[in-house]
Amino acid sequence: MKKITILGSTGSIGTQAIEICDKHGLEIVALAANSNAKMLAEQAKTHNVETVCIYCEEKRAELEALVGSDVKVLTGMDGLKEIASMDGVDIMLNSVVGMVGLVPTLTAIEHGTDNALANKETLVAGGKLVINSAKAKGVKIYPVDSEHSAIFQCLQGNKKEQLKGIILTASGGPFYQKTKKDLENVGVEQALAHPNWSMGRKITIDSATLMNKGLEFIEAIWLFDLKPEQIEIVVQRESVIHSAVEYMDNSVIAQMGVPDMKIPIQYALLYPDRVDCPTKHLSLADYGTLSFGKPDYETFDCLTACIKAISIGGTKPAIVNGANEAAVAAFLDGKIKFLRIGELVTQALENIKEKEITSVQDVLDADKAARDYVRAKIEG
Ligand code: MN3
Repeated sequence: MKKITILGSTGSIGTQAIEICDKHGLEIVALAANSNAKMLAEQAKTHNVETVCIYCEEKRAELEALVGSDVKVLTGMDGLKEIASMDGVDIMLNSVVGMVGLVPTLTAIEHGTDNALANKETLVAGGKLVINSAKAKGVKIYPVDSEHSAIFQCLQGNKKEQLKGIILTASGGPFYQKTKKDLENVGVEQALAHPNWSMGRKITIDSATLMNKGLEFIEAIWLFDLKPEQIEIVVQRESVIHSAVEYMDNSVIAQMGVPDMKIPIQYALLYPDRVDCPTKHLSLADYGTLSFGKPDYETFDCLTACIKAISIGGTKPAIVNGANEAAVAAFLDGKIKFLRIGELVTQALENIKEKEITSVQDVLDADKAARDYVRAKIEG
């Protein structure tokens, strides 16, 4: 029986992963969540999990009372690291939100544990460290993000050195074909209304600004060892084609399916097996048409900032990511308008100097500098 640990178990990816584990008999040995003690305790009870971690320290007492004394309760980053370095674990699913995922991923790699990675910020900010240490340790990183899973699936059975490039698809989000003028006064509720995917709040805002596609652009570069010019972003409105790869012979191979994260989650957890998955069958005839378009790089300046950041390299991707995390939090709190997110990300990119990444500290410093910059701009 495959043993798994799940960081971010109460989120959208985490809960669907538990469903996959139940269906295919994976044994869950530890769970971690940010702050939802009630749901985490429920998950631990129904799955006889002996170790749980709640990231928010203030929730420790509540969680301890809910799970009882037989369950080991951890908190904070130390707790996540302890789970990431548990022995005898086949795979760790990292589906936490944001940069907080970086250190646990690196810890699991150091420990020789394979990763199913749903936490894209980890690769965006610390891609060089993650990929280098995974190579050095012979640890596998299985992408969970639907686009990267699609690319990973399309690479199976072909020669990586004969790859010409990839087509990274984007739904376009709730504001496709809108202009900056249209977006001046959009509120949180409108930005949270994604047409195809049901996800957490942070990633849904990122999908509305297209920051999400920018983060995925950077993520793809690290996962598949690509150059920026090898990636074409194409809007695929229905989210049926999850991405595609193009080989030297101009043959394009795409991966399709209904927009349901259980497919990529299951592929990452059960690779290379393809077995029954609790999702709908894809009927192309029911769709009738699939529509394509180009992204609007001017309106969606977060996307442009990400592409610039990875082209410059060093800590620039960590800077745009950190700035975005702070700006999105401020938007969700009602402190800034929607378009201000892109402005702040772009300003942070332009005004904070990058450096080479030689250690985790370099990444954490760049992240903090970007958050401080954004907070100062908002408050000042
Ligand atoms: Mn995605």
